[in-house]
Amino acid sequence: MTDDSKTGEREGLRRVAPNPKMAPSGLVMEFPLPIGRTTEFITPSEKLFVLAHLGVPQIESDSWSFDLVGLFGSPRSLRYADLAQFTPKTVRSFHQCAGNPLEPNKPMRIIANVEWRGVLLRDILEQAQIAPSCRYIWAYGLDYGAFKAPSYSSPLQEHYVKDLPVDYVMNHDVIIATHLNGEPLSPKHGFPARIIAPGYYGTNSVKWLCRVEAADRRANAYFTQELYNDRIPGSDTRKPVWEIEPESIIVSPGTGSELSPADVLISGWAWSATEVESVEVSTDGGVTWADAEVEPRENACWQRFGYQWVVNHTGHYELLSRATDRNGRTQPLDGARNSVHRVGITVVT
Ligand SMILES: Nc1nc2c(c(=O)[nH]1)N[C@H]1C(S)=C(S)[C@@H](COP(=O)(O)O)O[C@H]1N2
Ligand SMILES: [Mo]
Repeated sequence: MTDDSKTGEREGLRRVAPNPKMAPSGLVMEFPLPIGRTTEFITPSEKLFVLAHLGVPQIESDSWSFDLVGLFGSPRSLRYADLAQFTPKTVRSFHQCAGNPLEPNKPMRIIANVEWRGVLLRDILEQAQIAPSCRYIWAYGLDYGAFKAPSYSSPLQEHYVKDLPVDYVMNHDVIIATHLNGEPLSPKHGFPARIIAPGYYGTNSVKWLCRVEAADRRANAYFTQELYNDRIPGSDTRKPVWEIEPESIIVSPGTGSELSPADVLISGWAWSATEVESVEVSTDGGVTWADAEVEPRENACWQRFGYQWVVNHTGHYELLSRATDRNGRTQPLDGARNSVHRVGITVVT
Protein backbone atom coordinates (compact mmCIF):
# COMPACT_ATOMS: atom_id res chain seq x y z
CA MET A 1 0.00 0.00 0.00
CA THR A 2 1.11 3.57 -0.54
CA ASP A 3 0.86 6.58 1.71
CA ASP A 4 -2.49 7.82 0.40
CA SER A 5 -3.90 6.50 3.68
CA LYS A 6 -7.27 7.86 4.63
CA THR A 7 -6.36 7.81 8.29
CA GLY A 8 -3.23 9.92 8.52
CA GLU A 9 0.50 10.10 8.02
CA ARG A 10 1.72 7.77 10.77
CA GLU A 11 3.49 4.70 9.35
CA GLY A 12 1.62 2.47 11.74
CA LEU A 13 -1.57 3.31 9.89
CA ARG A 14 -0.49 1.82 6.57
CA ARG A 15 -1.40 -1.78 5.97
CA VAL A 16 1.45 -3.91 4.60
CA ALA A 17 -0.05 -7.42 4.84
CA PRO A 18 -3.45 -9.06 4.27
CA ASN A 19 -5.91 -8.67 7.14
CA PRO A 20 -6.31 -11.81 9.24
CA LYS A 21 -9.55 -12.49 11.07
CA MET A 22 -9.60 -10.76 14.47
CA ALA A 23 -11.20 -13.05 17.04
CA PRO A 24 -11.95 -11.37 19.29
CA SER A 25 -11.52 -7.83 18.02
CA GLY A 26 -11.03 -4.94 20.45
CA LEU A 27 -9.13 -4.66 23.72
CA VAL A 28 -8.28 -7.94 25.45
CA MET A 29 -7.02 -7.79 29.04
CA GLU A 30 -6.65 -10.87 31.21
CA PHE A 31 -5.01 -10.61 34.61
CA PRO A 32 -5.39 -14.06 36.16
CA LEU A 33 -2.71 -13.50 38.79
CA PRO A 34 -3.58 -11.05 41.57
CA ILE A 35 -0.71 -9.02 43.01
CA GLY A 36 0.80 -10.84 45.94
CA ARG A 37 -0.04 -14.35 44.74
CA THR A 38 3.02 -14.79 42.55
CA THR A 39 4.92 -17.37 44.55
CA GLU A 40 6.25 -19.51 41.66
CA PHE A 41 9.58 -18.50 40.14
CA ILE A 42 8.35 -19.38 36.64
CA THR A 43 4.77 -18.25 36.03
CA PRO A 44 2.67 -21.04 34.52
CA SER A 45 1.37 -20.06 31.07
CA GLU A 46 -2.28 -20.17 32.14
CA LYS A 47 -1.52 -17.61 34.84
CA LEU A 48 0.28 -15.22 32.46
CA PHE A 49 -1.52 -11.96 31.79
CA VAL A 50 -2.73 -11.11 28.30
CA LEU A 51 -2.71 -7.65 26.79
CA ALA A 52 -3.88 -7.01 23.23
CA HIS A 53 -4.96 -3.48 22.34
CA LEU A 54 -6.76 -4.29 19.12
CA GLY A 55 -7.75 -7.93 19.62
CA VAL A 56 -6.30 -11.30 18.67
CA PRO A 57 -5.56 -12.08 15.02
CA GLN A 58 -6.00 -15.72 14.00
CA ILE A 59 -3.00 -16.84 11.94
CA GLU A 60 -1.95 -20.14 10.29
CA SER A 61 1.76 -20.90 10.64
CA ASP A 62 1.80 -22.50 7.14
CA SER A 63 0.80 -19.31 5.37
CA TRP A 64 2.65 -16.97 7.73
CA SER A 65 5.86 -15.13 6.86
CA PHE A 66 7.51 -11.90 7.87
CA ASP A 67 9.44 -9.40 5.79
CA LEU A 68 12.75 -7.71 6.46
CA VAL A 69 12.61 -4.33 4.74
CA GLY A 70 14.40 -0.98 4.84
CA LEU A 71 18.12 -0.57 5.52
CA PHE A 72 19.25 -4.09 4.61
CA GLY A 73 21.83 -5.11 2.00
CA SER A 74 19.82 -8.27 1.43
CA PRO A 75 16.17 -7.79 2.38
CA ARG A 76 14.10 -10.97 2.48
CA SER A 77 11.00 -12.73 3.64
CA LEU A 78 11.18 -15.60 6.13
CA ARG A 79 8.60 -18.31 6.70
CA TYR A 80 8.04 -20.29 9.92
CA ALA A 81 10.22 -23.18 8.72
CA ASP A 82 13.05 -20.77 7.84
CA LEU A 83 13.53 -19.92 11.50
CA ALA A 84 14.98 -23.43 12.02
CA GLN A 85 18.21 -22.41 10.23
CA PHE A 86 19.10 -20.11 13.14
CA THR A 87 20.52 -21.34 16.47
CA PRO A 88 17.68 -21.70 18.99
CA LYS A 89 17.84 -19.33 21.93
CA THR A 90 16.08 -19.68 25.28
CA VAL A 91 15.50 -16.55 27.36
CA ARG A 92 14.15 -16.66 30.91
CA SER A 93 12.85 -13.25 31.68
CA PHE A 94 10.38 -11.24 33.68
CA HIS A 95 7.60 -9.89 31.52
CA GLN A 96 5.90 -6.67 32.60
CA CYS A 97 3.06 -4.66 31.17
CA ALA A 98 3.73 -0.95 31.60
CA GLY A 99 0.09 -0.50 32.61
CA ASN A 100 -2.52 1.79 31.16
CA PRO A 101 -0.83 4.02 28.55
CA LEU A 102 -3.40 6.72 29.36
CA GLU A 103 -2.25 6.75 33.01
CA PRO A 104 1.53 6.37 32.75
CA ASN A 105 2.20 7.35 36.37
CA LYS A 106 -0.09 4.78 37.90
CA PRO A 107 1.61 1.62 39.17
CA MET A 108 -0.16 -1.52 37.96
CA ARG A 109 2.46 -4.17 38.85
CA ILE A 110 1.38 -6.49 36.04
CA ILE A 111 4.36 -8.81 36.22
CA ALA A 112 5.28 -12.41 35.49
CA ASN A 113 8.46 -14.39 34.88
CA VAL A 114 8.49 -16.91 32.03
CA GLU A 115 10.68 -18.85 29.62
CA TRP A 116 10.67 -17.92 25.95
CA ARG A 117 12.32 -19.77 23.08
CA GLY A 118 13.08 -18.54 19.61
CA VAL A 119 15.96 -17.17 17.59
CA LEU A 120 18.11 -14.11 18.15
CA LEU A 121 16.85 -11.12 16.20
CA ARG A 122 20.44 -9.95 15.68
CA ASP A 123 21.31 -13.19 13.85
CA ILE A 124 18.47 -12.52 11.41
CA LEU A 125 19.42 -8.85 10.99
CA GLU A 126 23.01 -9.83 10.26
CA GLN A 127 22.01 -12.46 7.72
CA ALA A 128 19.98 -9.80 5.90
CA GLN A 129 23.03 -7.50 6.03
CA ILE A 130 21.72 -4.71 8.17
CA ALA A 131 23.21 -1.36 7.14
CA PRO A 132 25.41 0.68 9.52
CA SER A 133 23.03 3.63 9.05
CA CYS A 134 20.22 1.72 10.83
CA ARG A 135 19.39 3.19 14.24
CA TYR A 136 15.99 1.68 15.00
CA ILE A 137 14.26 -1.61 14.35
CA TRP A 138 10.54 -1.28 13.74
CA ALA A 139 8.32 -4.30 14.35
CA TYR A 140 4.82 -4.61 12.92
CA GLY A 141 2.08 -6.86 14.29
CA LEU A 142 -0.67 -8.28 12.11
CA ASP A 143 -3.40 -6.98 14.42
CA TYR A 144 -5.48 -3.97 13.41
CA GLY A 145 -8.46 -1.95 14.58
CA ALA A 146 -9.08 0.85 17.07
CA PHE A 147 -7.75 0.92 20.63
CA LYS A 148 -10.81 1.56 22.74
CA ALA A 149 -10.67 2.04 26.49
CA PRO A 150 -13.41 3.53 28.67
CA SER A 151 -13.82 7.17 27.50
CA TYR A 152 -11.05 6.82 24.89
CA SER A 153 -10.83 5.68 21.30
CA SER A 154 -7.83 5.82 19.00
CA PRO A 155 -8.08 6.30 15.24
CA LEU A 156 -8.11 3.09 13.21
CA GLN A 157 -4.75 1.33 13.44
CA GLU A 158 -3.77 -0.76 10.45
CA HIS A 159 -0.96 -2.41 12.45
CA TYR A 160 0.42 -2.42 15.99
CA VAL A 161 3.90 -0.94 15.42
CA LYS A 162 6.75 -0.47 17.89
CA ASP A 163 10.41 0.50 17.55
CA LEU A 164 13.58 -0.59 19.38
CA PRO A 165 17.00 1.10 19.35
CA VAL A 166 19.24 -1.06 17.16
CA ASP A 167 22.03 -0.92 19.77
CA TYR A 168 19.72 -2.58 22.26
CA VAL A 169 18.85 -5.33 19.80
CA MET A 170 22.50 -5.99 18.94
CA ASN A 171 23.70 -6.03 22.57
CA HIS A 172 20.88 -7.91 24.31
CA ASP A 173 19.16 -11.23 23.73
CA VAL A 174 16.20 -9.81 21.84
CA ILE A 175 14.54 -12.79 20.17
CA ILE A 176 11.82 -13.68 17.75
CA ALA A 177 10.01 -16.12 20.05
CA THR A 178 7.92 -19.05 18.92
CA HIS A 179 7.59 -20.82 22.29
CA LEU A 180 6.42 -19.90 25.80
CA ASN A 181 7.30 -22.23 28.72
CA GLY A 182 8.20 -24.98 26.25
CA GLU A 183 4.98 -24.90 24.19
CA PRO A 184 4.24 -23.11 20.92
CA LEU A 185 2.79 -19.65 21.59
CA SER A 186 -0.98 -19.60 21.94
CA PRO A 187 -2.87 -17.16 19.66
CA LYS A 188 -3.31 -14.60 22.42
CA HIS A 189 0.42 -14.63 23.28
CA GLY A 190 1.45 -14.01 19.67
CA PHE A 191 1.28 -17.18 17.57
CA PRO A 192 3.14 -17.91 15.32
CA ALA A 193 5.95 -15.55 16.41
CA ARG A 194 6.60 -12.43 18.40
CA ILE A 195 9.41 -10.17 19.53
CA ILE A 196 10.70 -10.58 23.09
CA ALA A 197 12.85 -7.69 24.30
CA PRO A 198 14.10 -8.72 27.77
CA GLY A 199 14.47 -5.74 30.09
CA TYR A 200 12.00 -3.65 28.10
CA TYR A 201 8.34 -3.13 29.03
CA GLY A 202 5.99 -5.66 27.43
CA THR A 203 4.50 -3.10 25.04
CA ASN A 204 7.69 -3.39 22.96
CA SER A 205 7.43 -7.16 22.51
CA VAL A 206 5.32 -7.12 19.35
CA LYS A 207 3.09 -10.17 18.90
CA TRP A 208 1.92 -11.65 15.56
CA LEU A 209 5.03 -10.29 13.84
CA CYS A 210 4.72 -9.59 10.11
CA ARG A 211 7.43 -7.05 9.31
CA VAL A 212 10.82 -5.98 10.63
CA GLU A 213 11.94 -2.66 9.24
CA ALA A 214 15.45 -1.21 9.63
CA ALA A 215 15.27 2.60 9.78
CA ASP A 216 17.44 5.60 10.57
CA ARG A 217 14.71 7.24 12.68
CA ARG A 218 12.00 6.36 15.20
CA ALA A 219 8.71 5.02 13.87
CA ASN A 220 6.08 7.72 13.65
CA ALA A 221 3.39 5.33 14.85
CA TYR A 222 0.54 5.59 17.31
CA PHE A 223 1.94 3.19 19.91
CA THR A 224 5.44 4.72 19.69
CA GLN A 225 4.77 8.47 19.60
CA GLU A 226 1.26 9.01 20.91
CA LEU A 227 1.01 6.30 23.54
CA TYR A 228 3.90 4.78 25.55
CA ASN A 229 5.95 7.96 25.20
CA ASP A 230 6.12 9.58 28.63
CA ARG A 231 5.96 13.33 29.09
CA ILE A 232 8.85 14.60 31.20
CA PRO A 233 7.51 17.20 33.67
CA GLY A 234 8.75 20.69 32.82
CA SER A 235 10.15 19.65 29.45
CA ASP A 236 9.02 19.33 25.83
CA THR A 237 10.86 16.09 25.28
CA ARG A 238 9.32 12.69 25.79
CA LYS A 239 10.79 9.42 26.96
CA PRO A 240 9.80 6.23 25.15
CA VAL A 241 8.57 3.46 27.44
CA TRP A 242 11.51 1.12 26.81
CA GLU A 243 13.80 0.06 29.68
CA ILE A 244 12.07 -1.28 32.77
CA GLU A 245 12.66 0.79 35.89
CA PRO A 246 13.54 -0.87 39.22
CA GLU A 247 10.53 -2.33 40.93
CA SER A 248 9.57 -4.76 43.70
CA ILE A 249 6.45 -6.35 45.12
CA ILE A 250 5.80 -7.84 48.52
CA VAL A 251 4.24 -11.27 48.05
CA SER A 252 4.14 -12.31 51.69
CA PRO A 253 2.55 -11.34 53.99
CA GLY A 254 -0.41 -10.45 51.79
CA THR A 255 -2.45 -7.26 52.07
CA GLY A 256 -4.95 -7.49 54.94
CA SER A 257 -3.14 -10.36 56.70
CA GLU A 258 -3.59 -10.84 60.42
CA LEU A 259 -0.42 -12.09 62.10
CA SER A 260 0.57 -13.01 65.63
CA PRO A 261 3.65 -11.44 67.23
CA ALA A 262 6.56 -13.57 66.01
CA ASP A 263 9.36 -13.63 63.45
CA VAL A 264 7.78 -12.73 60.14
CA LEU A 265 9.47 -13.23 56.78
CA ILE A 266 8.67 -10.36 54.45
CA SER A 267 9.38 -11.65 50.96
CA GLY A 268 8.71 -10.86 47.34
CA TRP A 269 10.18 -10.20 43.91
CA ALA A 270 12.41 -7.42 42.61
CA TRP A 271 13.43 -6.67 39.03
CA SER A 272 14.84 -3.97 36.77
CA ALA A 273 16.35 -3.76 33.27
CA THR A 274 19.69 -4.47 34.95
CA GLU A 275 20.28 -6.62 38.02
CA VAL A 276 18.74 -5.43 41.29
CA GLU A 277 21.53 -4.81 43.77
CA SER A 278 19.59 -4.06 46.92
CA VAL A 279 16.08 -4.13 48.30
CA GLU A 280 15.13 -2.20 51.40
CA VAL A 281 12.08 -2.94 53.49
CA SER A 282 10.18 -0.55 55.74
CA THR A 283 7.72 -1.74 58.39
CA ASP A 284 6.68 1.73 59.53
CA GLY A 285 5.20 3.23 56.38
CA GLY A 286 8.51 4.46 54.96
CA VAL A 287 10.02 6.26 57.97
CA THR A 288 12.90 3.80 58.45
CA TRP A 289 14.36 1.21 56.06
CA ALA A 290 16.41 -1.97 56.49
CA ASP A 291 18.29 -4.05 53.92
CA ALA A 292 16.68 -7.29 52.76
CA GLU A 293 18.58 -10.30 51.38
CA VAL A 294 18.37 -10.42 47.58
CA GLU A 295 19.10 -13.48 45.45
CA PRO A 296 21.44 -12.88 42.50
CA ARG A 297 19.85 -12.56 39.11
CA GLU A 298 19.55 -15.56 36.81
CA ASN A 299 19.42 -14.63 33.10
CA ALA A 300 16.85 -11.80 32.90
CA CYS A 301 14.62 -13.14 35.67
CA TRP A 302 13.14 -11.46 38.67
CA GLN A 303 14.99 -11.85 41.99
CA ARG A 304 13.59 -13.10 45.28
CA PHE A 305 14.13 -10.93 48.36
CA GLY A 306 13.46 -11.66 52.02
CA TYR A 307 13.64 -9.76 55.28
CA GLN A 308 13.27 -11.32 58.71
CA TRP A 309 11.11 -9.00 60.78
CA VAL A 310 10.77 -9.43 64.53
CA VAL A 311 7.45 -7.97 65.57
CA ASN A 312 6.54 -7.69 69.24
CA HIS A 313 3.65 -5.26 69.30
CA THR A 314 0.11 -5.59 68.14
CA GLY A 315 -1.33 -2.98 65.82
CA HIS A 316 -1.58 -1.96 62.18
CA TYR A 317 1.59 -1.83 60.06
CA GLU A 318 2.33 -0.58 56.58
CA LEU A 319 5.06 -2.62 54.86
CA LEU A 320 6.99 -1.19 51.89
CA SER A 321 9.77 -2.50 49.65
CA ARG A 322 12.17 -0.47 47.53
CA ALA A 323 14.57 -1.85 44.90
CA THR A 324 17.77 -0.24 43.62
CA ASP A 325 19.51 -1.55 40.51
CA ARG A 326 23.15 -1.71 39.39
CA ASN A 327 22.79 1.63 37.66
CA GLY A 328 21.85 3.22 40.98
CA ARG A 329 18.26 3.79 39.95
CA THR A 330 15.76 3.39 42.77
CA GLN A 331 11.98 3.31 43.19
CA PRO A 332 10.17 6.57 43.97
CA LEU A 333 7.72 6.59 46.88
CA ASP A 334 4.82 7.96 44.83
CA GLY A 335 3.60 9.23 41.49
CA ALA A 336 5.37 6.87 39.09
CA ARG A 337 4.77 3.66 37.17
CA ASN A 338 7.29 1.98 39.51
CA SER A 339 6.30 3.58 42.82
CA VAL A 340 6.90 1.42 45.89
CA HIS A 341 4.42 -1.29 46.79
CA ARG A 342 2.62 -0.84 50.15
CA VAL A 343 0.98 -3.66 52.06
CA GLY A 344 -1.19 -3.06 55.13
CA ILE A 345 -1.27 -5.81 57.77
CA THR A 346 -2.43 -6.20 61.36
CA VAL A 347 -0.64 -7.88 64.23
CA VAL A 348 -3.07 -9.31 66.76
CA THR A 349 -2.61 -11.29 69.94
N1 LIG B 1 0.91 -6.90 18.02
C1 LIG B 1 0.77 -6.56 19.31
N2 LIG B 1 1.76 -6.83 20.15
C2 LIG B 1 1.65 -6.51 21.46
C3 LIG B 1 0.49 -5.85 21.96
C4 LIG B 1 -0.55 -5.57 21.04
O1 LIG B 1 -1.60 -5.02 21.40
N3 LIG B 1 -0.38 -5.95 19.72
N4 LIG B 1 0.43 -5.50 23.30
C5 LIG B 1 1.72 -5.32 23.98
C6 LIG B 1 1.62 -5.15 25.42
S1 LIG B 1 1.09 -3.64 25.98
C7 LIG B 1 2.05 -6.09 26.30
S2 LIG B 1 2.09 -5.81 27.95
C8 LIG B 1 2.47 -7.43 25.82
C9 LIG B 1 1.67 -8.52 26.52
O2 LIG B 1 2.10 -9.79 26.11
P1 LIG B 1 1.26 -11.06 26.53
O3 LIG B 1 -0.20 -10.78 26.24
O4 LIG B 1 1.80 -12.21 25.77
O5 LIG B 1 1.46 -11.24 28.02
O6 LIG B 1 2.33 -7.58 24.43
C10 LIG B 1 2.70 -6.46 23.67
N5 LIG B 1 2.69 -6.80 22.27
MO1 LIG C 1 1.24 -3.60 28.24
